[in-house]
Amino acid sequence: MKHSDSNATQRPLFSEGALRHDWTVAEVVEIIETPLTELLFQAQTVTRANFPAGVVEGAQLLSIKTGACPEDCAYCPQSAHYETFLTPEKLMDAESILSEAVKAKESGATRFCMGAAWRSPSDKQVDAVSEAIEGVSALGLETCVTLGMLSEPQAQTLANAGLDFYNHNLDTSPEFYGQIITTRTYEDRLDTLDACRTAGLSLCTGGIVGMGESRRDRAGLLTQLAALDPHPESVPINLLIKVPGTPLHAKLQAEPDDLPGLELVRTIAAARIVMPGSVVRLSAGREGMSDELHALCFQAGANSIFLGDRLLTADNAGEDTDERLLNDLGMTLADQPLSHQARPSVPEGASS
Ligand code: SAM
Ligand code: DTB
Ligand code: SF4
Repeated sequence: MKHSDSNATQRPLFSEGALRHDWTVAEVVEIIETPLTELLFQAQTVTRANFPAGVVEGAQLLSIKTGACPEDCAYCPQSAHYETFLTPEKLMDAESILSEAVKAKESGATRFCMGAAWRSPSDKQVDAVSEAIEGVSALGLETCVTLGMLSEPQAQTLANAGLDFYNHNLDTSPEFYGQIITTRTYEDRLDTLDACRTAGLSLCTGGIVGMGESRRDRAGLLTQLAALDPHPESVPINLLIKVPGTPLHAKLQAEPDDLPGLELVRTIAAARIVMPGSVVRLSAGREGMSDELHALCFQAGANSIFLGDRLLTADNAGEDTDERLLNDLGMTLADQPLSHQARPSVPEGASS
């Protein structure tokens, strides 16, 4: 066990007053490795400077086209390359999507995210989704869709329909990426994010932890995300859900490598610190997570969760569980999307 070093001087975690896009992987590793109570203090200070305290945004997911995806993402139950429990379903019509959005709003969600298992949609599919976006937007919900790779005109069509966010994850570091997906490159993903930015959409992009990647890979992902200028307005951090039939389920059954809860907390804190004004979403993998781990993730700066008992195809914590959780933690659901309230700033005195 180590003794404290009272003469140790702490290096600043970040330069005061400036949003940075030039983080190095080594710096982000250093942030992740900061003594935990200090890391949580820094992350919570940044959170308070940018967002209301004690509040978490509620989002609802809906899979609008399920399964039979030609991509080979090793974590995903929707890939046609793997045999999972899923029954593929074709694109839902706009009316059915809208009725799910109405239910989501009634349960307290302020954001509605629609996901389709496509490699890249056709223009006709983009038009069909645009009709749904117009309806969901008219309900006063923030809208997000994730449809795979997009061209710039397609991104523009979605923006014209009133879409707020496009979700397209980088998933992991450039170095680890090839072990997870072979049918789409890292560069392809960055190109889609670029097309969305050009169309004036806000970006929702993050990744997955717990796939057997290293701490350096987690830092590498955050470094890539923070290099985007402006920072993505929304950063989902998913904890891998090991779905039977997927390659990652098989690999992690053979060589168990569960991510310690505190490593998830450290990753979230580092995301908060390097992207102070972004909504950081504690996304997939909350089912079965303890109250204590949830509390630490919120302390680390996570300020959005998916509500309801279903994500896209996998189970989620569920309404009753979340209501009790937030009650016990003394937290409330935000009454409007947090991206409306963000004031990206780095607080004076949060380093040192
Ligand atoms: N097909 C689109 C795409 O990938 O571009 C959108 C849908 S895809 C399901 C959205 C994201 O969900 C993925 O990028 C991944 O980060 C996350 N995801 C999928 N399966 C997951 C799993 N088993 N555990 C955790 N996150 C997962
Ligand atoms: C994101 O990063 N996480 C959400 C959302 N974007 C679309 C999806 C999580 C999916 C979890 C597995 C499933 O439900 O199939
Ligand atoms: Fe397809 Fe998206 Fe799943 Fe990859 S993550 S297999 S692109 S649905």
